[in-house]
Amino acid sequence: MERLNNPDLGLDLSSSLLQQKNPQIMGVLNVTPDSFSDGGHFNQVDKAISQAQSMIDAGASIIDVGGESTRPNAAPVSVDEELARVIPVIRGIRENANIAISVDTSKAEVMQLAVEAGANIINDVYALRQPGALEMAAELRVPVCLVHMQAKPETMQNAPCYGNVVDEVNAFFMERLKSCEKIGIAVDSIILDPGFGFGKTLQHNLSLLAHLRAFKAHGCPILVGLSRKSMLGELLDKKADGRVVGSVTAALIAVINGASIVRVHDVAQTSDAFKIYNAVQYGI
Ligand code: 7PJ
Repeated sequence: MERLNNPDLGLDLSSSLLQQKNPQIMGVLNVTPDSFSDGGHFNQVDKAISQAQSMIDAGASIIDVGGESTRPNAAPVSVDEELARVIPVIRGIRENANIAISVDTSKAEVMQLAVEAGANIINDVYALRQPGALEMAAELRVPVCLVHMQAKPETMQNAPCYGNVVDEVNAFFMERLKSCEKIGIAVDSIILDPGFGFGKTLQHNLSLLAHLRAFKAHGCPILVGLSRKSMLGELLDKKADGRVVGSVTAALIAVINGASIVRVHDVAQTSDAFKIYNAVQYGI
């Protein structure tokens, strides 16, 4: 398949990004109707594009564009609806900026059209287990983030259960890596994510964060999404907008424990924390 709009971007940009030693910031850009409070569609697209630019200015090196809410109990979204939400935004960001763009989707068709519109990373909370997704990712030849999830978003928080959560997530990664290898997805284009909050209790999430380094055995970069999640709300007894310091703290702990990429809402604050970390770790 030809990459139509961005022949000079794609794999080069996103795979060099995977080799960075400094922690990278992925800024969350939700393009679901509930994430915008005002009127018309064009207005929403413009707003999303300028929000992406603000996150780039604040230190994000990846923008994660998502049109399907994967929160617990979220209603499924049709392919057409998801495409209508994400494609204009991806195209708009790509026109303005030479930046890595990931598309947060599980649907093969959305992956294909998103990459054609300028996305160069697939971020899939189903880890390429939905129909056609594995084959599509192999064909598109862009890096893929495989996320661990127990059950499905509709039911995942109904009594999640593990023997040893770290071992079970690792076994899942092993199985998914095998499927990827079999179909021809290069291991050096895979990012692994233990999926905080995706079918996990607070204790499961804390164990995963404490033992993140165990996932480095596969040789892939580790991505984590902890930003504003309910595990932080449980610890702090605060609503989403009061979880900024908790989110930055969790992101920094993740990096110290081996994460290479953090998916965050509060890019500027996370970037400040990482500047301190980088100075201590690598010098100024
Ligand atoms: C994650 C994600 C995550 C990756 C969401 C939310 C829920 N993608 N998409 N990792 N979470 N890779 O942001 O609260 O943890 S949506």
